[in-house]
Amino acid sequence: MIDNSSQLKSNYDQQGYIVIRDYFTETEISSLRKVVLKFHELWKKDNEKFYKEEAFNSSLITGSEFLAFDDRVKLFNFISSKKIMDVVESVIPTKPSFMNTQLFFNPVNPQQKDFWHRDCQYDHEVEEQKIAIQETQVVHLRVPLFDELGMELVPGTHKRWDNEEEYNVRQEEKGRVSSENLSTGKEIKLAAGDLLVFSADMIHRGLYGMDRLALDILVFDPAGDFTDYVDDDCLPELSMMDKIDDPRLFMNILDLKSIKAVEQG
Ligand SMILES: O=C(O)CCC(=O)C(=O)O
Repeated sequence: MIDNSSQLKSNYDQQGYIVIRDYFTETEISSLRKVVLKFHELWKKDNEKFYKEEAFNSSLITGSEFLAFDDRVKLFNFISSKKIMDVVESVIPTKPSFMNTQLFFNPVNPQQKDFWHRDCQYDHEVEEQKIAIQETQVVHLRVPLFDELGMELVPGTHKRWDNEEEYNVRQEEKGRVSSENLSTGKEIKLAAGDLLVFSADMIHRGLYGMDRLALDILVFDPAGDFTDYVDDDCLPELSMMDKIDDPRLFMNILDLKSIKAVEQG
């Protein structure tokens, strides 16, 4: 475990995020960057119109559509490496499960503005969002592959509901728009090698600019039912398992999926 694991946990519980500076070596980042850039170039070609018109992220980086066996194994080994697992287990101590990966980049259209949101607002109406922030736990681990402006977060909103300004801006009510500044926002600039861990349901926005390309690893606490959100194709194939040093993060989601399959008959 990392030395200050209980400190990390208490920071995360209080603020909804933690930043670990210079966590990864240059070698770790450059080998990850190589695989991710391969994905990104192929993805952009395949999604040309979407990329040019509106995209600011892609997902399913570990899937089989763009990367071959060895590159996928490299990604799975990074995602479940000791450095990542130490942090994941600090914030989700019991059976943390892999959910997905996303890659964040700058939109091509310079008019497109970064915007405040909670991830749960895309699945839930307002009253359900209030329950989601109390009861479920999805965590993003952001690994910037280049220095970037980073993220802006509203500390503490992983556990508390919006104040009026936050609500009106995030939900675009009363003439406000989600790209306005929030007085409670805190900017976290990031450099390649840093790790930012944050709650998906806190109020946050990515800051567009510089050469940003950030890999987000999403994990969840199985106390929340997110199994159906996980695409089978982004999980390791059976033949990859013995090439992954510590496959627990993936075994946990595969176990949840088997239980679900039995329950559903
Ligand atoms: O970086 C971005 O553009 C947005 C990031 C975000 O919303 C997320 O990671 O959930």
